[in-house]
Amino acid sequence: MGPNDPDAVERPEPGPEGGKRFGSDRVADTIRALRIPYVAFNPGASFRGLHDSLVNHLGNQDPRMLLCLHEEHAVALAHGWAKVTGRPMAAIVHSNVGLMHATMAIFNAWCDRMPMLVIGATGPVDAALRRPWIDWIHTARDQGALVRHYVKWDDQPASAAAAVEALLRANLIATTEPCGPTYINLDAAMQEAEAPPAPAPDVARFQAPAPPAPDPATLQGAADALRHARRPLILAGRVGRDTAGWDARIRLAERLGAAVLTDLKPAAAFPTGHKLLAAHAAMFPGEGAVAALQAADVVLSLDWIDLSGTLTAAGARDKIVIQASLDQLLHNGWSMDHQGLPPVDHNLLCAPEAAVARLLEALGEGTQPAWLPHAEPAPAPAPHPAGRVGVPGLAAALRHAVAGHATCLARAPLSWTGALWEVDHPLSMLGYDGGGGIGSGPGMLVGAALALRGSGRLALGVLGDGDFLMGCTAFWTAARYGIPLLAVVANNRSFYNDEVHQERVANMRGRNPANKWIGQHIGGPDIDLAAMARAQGCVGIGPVHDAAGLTAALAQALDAVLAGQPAVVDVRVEPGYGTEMQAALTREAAKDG
Ligand SMILES: Cc1ncc(C[n+]2csc(CCOP(=O)(O)OP(=O)(O)O)c2C)c(N)n1
Ligand SMILES: [Mg+2]
Repeated sequence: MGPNDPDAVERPEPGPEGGKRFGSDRVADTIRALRIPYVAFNPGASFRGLHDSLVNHLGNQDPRMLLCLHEEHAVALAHGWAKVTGRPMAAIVHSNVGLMHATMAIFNAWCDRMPMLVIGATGPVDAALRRPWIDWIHTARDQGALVRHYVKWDDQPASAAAAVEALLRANLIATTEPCGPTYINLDAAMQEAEAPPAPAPDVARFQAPAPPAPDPATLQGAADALRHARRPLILAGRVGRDTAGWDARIRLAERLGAAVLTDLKPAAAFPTGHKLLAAHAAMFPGEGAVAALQAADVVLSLDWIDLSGTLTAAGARDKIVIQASLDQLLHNGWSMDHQGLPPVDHNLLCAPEAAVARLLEALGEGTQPAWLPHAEPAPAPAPHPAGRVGVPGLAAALRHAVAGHATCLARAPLSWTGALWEVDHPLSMLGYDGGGGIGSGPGMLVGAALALRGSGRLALGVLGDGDFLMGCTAFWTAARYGIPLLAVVANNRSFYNDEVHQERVANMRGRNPANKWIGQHIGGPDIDLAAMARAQGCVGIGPVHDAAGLTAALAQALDAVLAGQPAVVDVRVEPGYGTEMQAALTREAAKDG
């Protein structure tokens, strides 16, 4: 089986020229004007007007349609795409039921602060135009209410002209930092009503403004605090993908001799090989990170996701804290994704890149020696005595298999730690899903791989088996449109995260922890994950049970990926989590602070 040629699939036949124009044609023209390259979707009659406009009015070109088997995947594709490009893609979902399927993925993108346009539709708002039964169950008085708490803005325009303006505003708001999804609900009757042709809007006049610069006096205070710091520490959190920002962060750390910590939740922020990195990245701060925070005197947060929780966990709330983040502009009262309220002495209210650039200017040339010794990389994992593979062994085998290629680890599972992967570029690693919604891994990997297609950087993902099984029909979209990627399933045949929780509860209650696997184990019948990949037109390899088999399987999979195909390798791994994750899952809520 060869890969599908993305330009050859789904080419519409030419139709008659001229003819009437409809509201949905104006919508499609605006999506094109906004240079949205792809719309991922699952079909539905509520947007049959827009679907026709994309196919027969625009010829399925700029944007291209990407059929997904589930709305959650459509949104996850847009999410993965945004994580690589920083730009929005569109996802179209059917009236209310499609949006209901999409909700978790929208929440993930919201928590991850990723831009995207979610376009929905509703049965005719005018009740006189509704077909019996189906149009009634698929019309809600306020459909946007389903997602309003975790999108930046939503609208239900009542005319073609209003729809054009709504799309421009949705794009403007989604791409203004802090970024996030926006939702436009298109009335079916509006889409299908005739609308005279109109010139496409001049989108250049509706672009997101440059992010704000920090207040000069506050910046001066922050620069002074850093200049006088003896043990400065940088928390490199949610930062952008550009290499200029990457280089500037390194320059600032070297200028200060600062210890640097990174996080596994957002994407790569600092090279693992740099001597100023104080500890490897983790989902929760581990021992090395805590020790560095305790020793530090001034902490600079570059939009660190849970600054308050991190300071509390380390007993470090008394440090001088500088915060470079716009995130508070997004916080609302519904979702607690804003985390705890951090104590901040110099609140720069700007994007991390703006803060780093201005701090470099204020501090001037020079370098300071490191105050903290470099965290030595973890030794290569020893092979399991019986040849069985653990997650560290899987990571080592994957690193070996792709050595010499530029790669992007678009997803790593909960059992991962930062010690397992080398990071030397903003696209080396994309972090996690934002909202902790399992099932997003496959779709986000496909979206990231789409963005990376043709870039020379291989899209890789290591997925939990639970994550794979909830979302694996997203891989069909990769096969359909010829999107190469390598997915390796760290298959412990369990929703293992929750085994750790059940063990904890049993221990707390003096009951038998040996029963932790009941209601968690995914076996008997055992699921053939590779067959699920093959059934969808992907290359599927496995199950692989030992280290020797893994090396051969990864080599075979890599050949397929280099030939343009999506490949899935099912690796049966020994259960187990990294020490930080294990400790965090069994820790009680912090009581200090
Ligand atoms: C949608 C959703 N359902 C349930 C959970 C609870 N949950 C958190 S981790 C996890 C297990 C994930 O299993 P897997 O991907 O195999 O990773 P493992 O823990 O086995 O490494 C579950 C069910 C969740 N976070 N999201
Ligand atoms: Mg699992």
